[in-house]
Amino acid sequence: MACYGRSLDSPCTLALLVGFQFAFVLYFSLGGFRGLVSVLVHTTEPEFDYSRPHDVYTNLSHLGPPPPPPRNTGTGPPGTTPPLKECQLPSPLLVGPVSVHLSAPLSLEEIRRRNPLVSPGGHYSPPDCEPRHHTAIVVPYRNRQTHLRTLLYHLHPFLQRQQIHYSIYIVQQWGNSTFNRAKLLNVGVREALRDEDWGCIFLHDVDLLPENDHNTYTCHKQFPTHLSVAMDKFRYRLPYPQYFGGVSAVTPDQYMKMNGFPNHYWGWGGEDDDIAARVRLSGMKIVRPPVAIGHYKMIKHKGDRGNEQNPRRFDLLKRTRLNWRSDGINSLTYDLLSRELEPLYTNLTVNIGEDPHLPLLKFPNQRRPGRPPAPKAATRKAAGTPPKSPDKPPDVGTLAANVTRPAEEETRDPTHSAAANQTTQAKPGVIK
Ligand code: UD2
Ligand code: MN
Repeated sequence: MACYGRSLDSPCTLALLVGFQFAFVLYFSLGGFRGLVSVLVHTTEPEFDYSRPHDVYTNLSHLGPPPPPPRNTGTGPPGTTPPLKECQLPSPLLVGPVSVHLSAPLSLEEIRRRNPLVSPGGHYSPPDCEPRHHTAIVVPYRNRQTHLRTLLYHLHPFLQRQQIHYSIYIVQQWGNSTFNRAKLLNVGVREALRDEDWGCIFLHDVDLLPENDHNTYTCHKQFPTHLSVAMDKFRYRLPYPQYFGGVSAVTPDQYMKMNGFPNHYWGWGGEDDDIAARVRLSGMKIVRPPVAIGHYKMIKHKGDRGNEQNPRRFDLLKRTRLNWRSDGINSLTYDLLSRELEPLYTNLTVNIGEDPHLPLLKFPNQRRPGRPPAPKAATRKAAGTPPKSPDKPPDVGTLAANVTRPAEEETRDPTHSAAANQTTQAKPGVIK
């Protein structure tokens, strides 16, 4: 008020200018908007020293069954073992950051030897306490043998330290048609729930390795969780706010509420954004662990043949709002070819059908057990897969007005026929 109406060279104006300059310098020296927010809003982010990770097998030698109770103590009928105490929260075995070994994974046999308490099917329950959490880990899979071994080597000790009851399900797409991650996840959820009444289901890429065991593989009671919030490939930041790819988790109730996942995303991309949109459309929201905890390393890889970018993903995403109630777990069809309890995982080999956008009968060597071989057909030459970066999806809300356009007649993408002959599957159930 005192400055009102005065000229530019007054001391008051000068003070204002100096003040602005000072604020400007402070803003940038704090690292812009993010820095300012973290100073003004006192965050309680935990801190971890990732420069000194522990070996991922640390503390596992402590695990084992409790000593047998002394005989005839008079505390119960003879021959009965007293119930186990509930596992402590948080698990006393946790160590924080763990190292990730990406080169030359051990053989499955060696990994099994390192995890003697894991039973067939990749099943584990803490031997010395009653677990509070029951989690199925579902991994969509085809032809990533080295990644699978790396994941199993890493995830088994990681989860055992969390003292949860878990099983690992590898859902292997049979055949050479275009890969369909979301549909495989639907199959995995349904098959896992046939086995046990899991309280939580993790949807886990085969090439992602958690770096901090405080990132517990458990579910939020109300809302779906996205866990891989800080990946090395995105310089340990969330690439965009709605991002839901990599590793996420739902309870069976949350999963049913959002009608599961879409079945029509053949090829790379879009399905994770569709799932994120379903969360919102079904009245839920995504919750996440703090960035300091949700650290993951992704094994570097090229795009797979048979999983080329899906050119229809943006069109599909525009229709999520219309389609999510009719396309999902309630419309899922598949043919389970085999279910095997391997020492470190349950292997589900599944025929999820053909990508409808591919010409039929183009896989000369594909054969289903018990069925005649497919007739011979010409194969086309594989084209390279373009490098992938996460898509920032169009906003489902704003695009909803746009969805009245009927589906265009899709032009055939010759790169999509590249899958022919690329996938070697000697027999279902054998992971090559
Ligand atoms: C990103 C997302 C992923 C998914 C995908 C788009 C991250 C860390 N992950 O992964 O969740 O949304 O984009 O579809 O951002 N797979 C096979 N065999 C194949 C092809 C895929 O096993 O031939 C499985 C495997 O579990 C893999 C996952 O599908 O981790 C995702 O495929 P990707 O790793 O090729 O795609 P990426 O890393 O871009
Ligand atoms: Mn990947």
